[in-house]
Amino acid sequence: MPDAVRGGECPLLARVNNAADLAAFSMEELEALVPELRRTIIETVSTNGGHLASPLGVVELSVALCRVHDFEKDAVVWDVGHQCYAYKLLTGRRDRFSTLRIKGGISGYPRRSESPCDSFGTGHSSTSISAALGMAIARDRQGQDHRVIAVIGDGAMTGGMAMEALSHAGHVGTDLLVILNDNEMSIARNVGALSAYFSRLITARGYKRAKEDVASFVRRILGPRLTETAQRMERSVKGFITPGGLFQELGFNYVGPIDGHDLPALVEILSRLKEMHGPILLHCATQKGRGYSEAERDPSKYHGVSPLQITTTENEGEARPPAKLSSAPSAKTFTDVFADALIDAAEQDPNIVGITAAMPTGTGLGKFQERFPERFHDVGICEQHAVTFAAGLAAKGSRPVIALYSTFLQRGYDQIIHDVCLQNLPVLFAIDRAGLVGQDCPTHIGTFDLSFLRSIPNLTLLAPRDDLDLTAMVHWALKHPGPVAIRYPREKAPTIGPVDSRDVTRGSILRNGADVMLAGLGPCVGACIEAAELLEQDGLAVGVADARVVKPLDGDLFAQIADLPLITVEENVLAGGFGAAVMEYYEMTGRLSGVRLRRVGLPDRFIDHAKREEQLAELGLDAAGIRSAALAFLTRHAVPTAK
Ligand SMILES: Cc1ncc(C[n+]2csc(CCOP(=O)(O)OP(=O)(O)O)c2C)c(N)n1
Repeated sequence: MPDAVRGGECPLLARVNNAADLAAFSMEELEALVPELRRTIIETVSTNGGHLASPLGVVELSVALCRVHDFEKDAVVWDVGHQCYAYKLLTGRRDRFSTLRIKGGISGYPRRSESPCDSFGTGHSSTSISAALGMAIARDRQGQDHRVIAVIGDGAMTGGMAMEALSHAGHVGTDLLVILNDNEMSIARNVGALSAYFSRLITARGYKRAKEDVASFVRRILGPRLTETAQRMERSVKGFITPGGLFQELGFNYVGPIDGHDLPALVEILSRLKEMHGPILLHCATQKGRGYSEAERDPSKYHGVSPLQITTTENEGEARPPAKLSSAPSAKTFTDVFADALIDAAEQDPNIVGITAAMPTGTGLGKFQERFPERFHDVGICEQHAVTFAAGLAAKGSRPVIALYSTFLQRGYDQIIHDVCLQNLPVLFAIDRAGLVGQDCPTHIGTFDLSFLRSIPNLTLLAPRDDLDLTAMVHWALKHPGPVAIRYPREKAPTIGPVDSRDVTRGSILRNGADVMLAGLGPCVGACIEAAELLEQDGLAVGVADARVVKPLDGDLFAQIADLPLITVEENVLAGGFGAAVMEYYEMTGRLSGVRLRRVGLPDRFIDHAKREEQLAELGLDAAGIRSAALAFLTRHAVPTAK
């Protein structure tokens, strides 16, 4: 646990064992608590890695919410959830905060199993208003009267679900507070007309003016009349409401904008809003990265950071410049290889366009954007729209490439089936972070895509084992007349050896062995090669095959190795994955009863956060795990081993 949290350096935070303790704090003490929270967040993230700029932006808001509400009774849903660190520190998890994102420690996102104050688990964006509305209606049905709040960023507000929920909530009209945390940033700068509208709201009312409005509104209109009826108060609050805006039209009372770093104003206004009825939208202007100058300057870079990228602070949440990382030259990641191959292909084909759903940096498309700004589209956090938008582009002769993370592709499932594959349109899905993703799990795990994509007709589903393979696949896919998905992990890309780049839909046998064949998919091929070397030391002759394509499966390859004990290895859930495809192939070709097959992959449960290496080891997907699986399997099938 950092010393700061033990008490010496954070004396106020040390007094907060749960949010109820804030009731005893004066406003001055509450304000002094803010830098202690910031410092603790910075120190912890510098050790453990995690989100930084977003949590720093909502410290005052978290303090105000915890001061005004009792979240053992009231409910707050944090959209995406990556900003909830101060909230965790204030709601009974101070002592465990140093374990943030570590195996066995507390999660980097809200989690119902972690605390009664985490009313709803999040990780994917734009869900908060729907969930909060469901809770509000459940409350009404049970005749209860607690408050329900959704805190949603301006980035998350661009997601279609948020709009659907606003429309429903405005229609239902029940008590619900939506706090729009507007820092004008998604991970990168926020995009879209909606975001521009929020900015206009802020500039139209003027920051200073808004601040004065809040103070004078509270003092002038409500302060002296605290004893008046709630109905009267409601009318008074409406004097501060901006009439006629988008939210008003949707059935919300729009309040704001207010300065999301003005703690006294936040406390005042949240207290008043507690007495108001119906759907309310409180517009808070905040600064992403607040209190850490590097993150204020470049919030995108400090959205999420790895350990040691930052150094901690002496006081006031301000930090020294980042420490130098040890920078041994390393191989490119799969993401970089994809981006370079795409740019190369786009130099030759002017029809190629790149699409991201608010993740230009993470997906590598930022490089494409720099090279071809006019052929790049950031659609906001709108995966569904991204897929159908790509389908439209493809229908009229473009070659769209959507790069997104496996976990977020789940959002676009119907669109993949209905808009792309049904019409056999040539869209390339570049599926990054496929497989285990490490410390963001389980909301961010990318281990379902093989299962949910494999059943869709017309789709070719590929998994490269290395950099050469991924490059070949990108070039091949951009000439293929139908939809293609290429899935690759969050990892450095090895170079295993030359590949057949003319037809990437054929697997290959990389080494022969008479005792057992390990058939790997994507990055598991490398692990299979290592496992084969270990097994060789056990006295076994081990073959390795690179399956390369999951749909359509390379039947010739699996016919060729059908007589050997066969172990398939994949970073996907076993249900419906690559091994299941192999099993189905043998069943459909009448060979199943004669085949000795064992599938190694992920179990039927969600995987907890831990480092990726830790997850691979725990789940038996590293070389040692594959070796153990092979030995156990061969023992069962009575293949003699030397040791
Ligand atoms: C469906 C989905 N797509 C993409 C992401 C990746 N993502 C995480 S945070 C984020 C930006 C969120 O911006 P905003 O809601 O404004 O919050 P801020 O980080 O600015 O506080 C994105 C795109 C996600 N979590 N969920």
